[in-house]
Amino acid sequence: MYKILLLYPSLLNAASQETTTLYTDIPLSIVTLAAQFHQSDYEVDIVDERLEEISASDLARKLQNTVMVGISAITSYQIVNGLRAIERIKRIDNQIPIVWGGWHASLMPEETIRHPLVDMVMVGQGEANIRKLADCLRDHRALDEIPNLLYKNQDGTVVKTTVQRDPNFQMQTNLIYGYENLSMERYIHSAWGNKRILGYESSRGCPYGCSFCSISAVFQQKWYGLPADNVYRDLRWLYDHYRIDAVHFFDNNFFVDKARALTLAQLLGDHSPIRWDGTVAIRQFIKFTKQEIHKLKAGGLYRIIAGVESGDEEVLAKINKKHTNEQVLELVHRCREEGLQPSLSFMMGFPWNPEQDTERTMRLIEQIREIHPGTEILLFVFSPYLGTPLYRAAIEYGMKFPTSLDGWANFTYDAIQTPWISRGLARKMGRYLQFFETKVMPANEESFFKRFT
Ligand code: B12
Ligand code: SF4
Repeated sequence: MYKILLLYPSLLNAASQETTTLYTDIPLSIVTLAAQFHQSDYEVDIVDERLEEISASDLARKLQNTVMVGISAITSYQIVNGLRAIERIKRIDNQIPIVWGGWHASLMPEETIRHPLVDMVMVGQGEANIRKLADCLRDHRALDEIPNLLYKNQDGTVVKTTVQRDPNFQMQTNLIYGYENLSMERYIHSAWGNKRILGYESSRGCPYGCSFCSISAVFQQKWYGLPADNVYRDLRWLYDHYRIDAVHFFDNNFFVDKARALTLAQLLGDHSPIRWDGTVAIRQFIKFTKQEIHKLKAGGLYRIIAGVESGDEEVLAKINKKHTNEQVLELVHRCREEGLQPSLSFMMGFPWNPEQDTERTMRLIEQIREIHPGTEILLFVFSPYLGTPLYRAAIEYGMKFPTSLDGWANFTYDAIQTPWISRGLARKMGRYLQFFETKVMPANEESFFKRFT
């Protein structure tokens, strides 16, 4: 048996001595990769650093017979923690190839491979090529036929293979096999009135083009979904194996194919034992008929998640959001009437007249709360994400970004770093964040989820 070690680094900022991890949903990136080794001559070991510390002796044991270590990181402290993990691995065995993947590496591949600790970078959707890479490494074959790979030759020169922008990408139908590699109880929570809710991904991408969003930038406004019967089969499997009572879809836009959602609801039956929620764009939801909403509800839908972003319609136009405040309020009204819980997210601090934008956003939130006091409000500070049109705009507005992986390791999107926010506004925004508790992190995960129970 050959071994693959997949590591999901901690999201904590160790330098500021943060000690509690809040986000501990299932690490779908590496679960998806693990599923590609189902029924093979590989044994996959997953280390989720958010939930476990691994001793040097355990690490050394895990590394025996290992053909490859994979590290998954989004732009966050996962980078610095991932680099630290590589240092530990290389101290034990510096011959094991280490491949770095995930959002940050996919958006900044050249910068990432330049780091002395990174041997290889796999760009994009890893499930397409991870198995081929492992086979080549196991058999000591050349890597140049594996697409979307950057690697270092023995003399340290970087080779970049053909870049395929996943024109024929399809979601794999084997995701749940990856769940078998985990201690699942750690990822089952109680929240939003559910006792045992678990994460799952039924689609990827989004056809819309919001200018702050990495999803539309990376997936080029394409959407890929698993068929309804496949999703149904998996949910039943999760229900039978882990006694879940709800699923949280980590999809970017669950409702792109409305017929698929309706078929899933129908398959789950009129008294679905599994409740579920889904992301939706406001302009999509307001087109749903009463009858369709009833069918979705009967089949388990209880909550919808939508990005409002701003209450300033001038800003909405600039970020290409394509909805109006009136439509937002209509959505809230309909959710109240139909007994659905809306979960709405907002951002403050876009570069255009941020004082006015923040004020208008607060006004809209007040109106929403009057209509439906149970609406969940998630408030964030705008941060320009890599690869998006607003990232380029932010540079024009004077924002400076890191230029190396080490630099990114100390950069976090969840802090106010944008130069157009005055101190006064930053203080005001801080108070709003505190009020809506988006940034006041409770002492532990249990109390975090209790907020939604
Ligand atoms: C879930 C999630 C989170 C979770 C983390 C994951 C978890 N399970 O706990 C939490 C809540 C922590 C989170 C937080 C944040 N997130 Co987030 N999150 C997501 C989300 C919605 C889904 C991720 C996911 O599971 N996808 C499904 C898996 C299968 O896809 P994947 O992760 O992309 O993995 C694939 C490839 O990337 C690749 N791959 C990944 N890892 C590896 C490793 C190897 C070795 C290989 C070969 C390939 C590979 O292969 C995988 C399979 O195809 C994504 C959007 C998205 N669709 O991905 C945003 C996303 C990743 N988040 C994003 C951001 C910006 C954030 C925040 C910074 C937001 C904020 N302002 O606070 C914070 C960071 C907080 C912090 N403290 O640092 C951005 C990332 C942009 C970037 N440049 O990194 C995304 C893309 C959303 C967006 N709006 O653009 N997030
Ligand atoms: S609707 Fe959501 S996922 Fe789609 S582009 Fe806009 S922000 Fe991104």
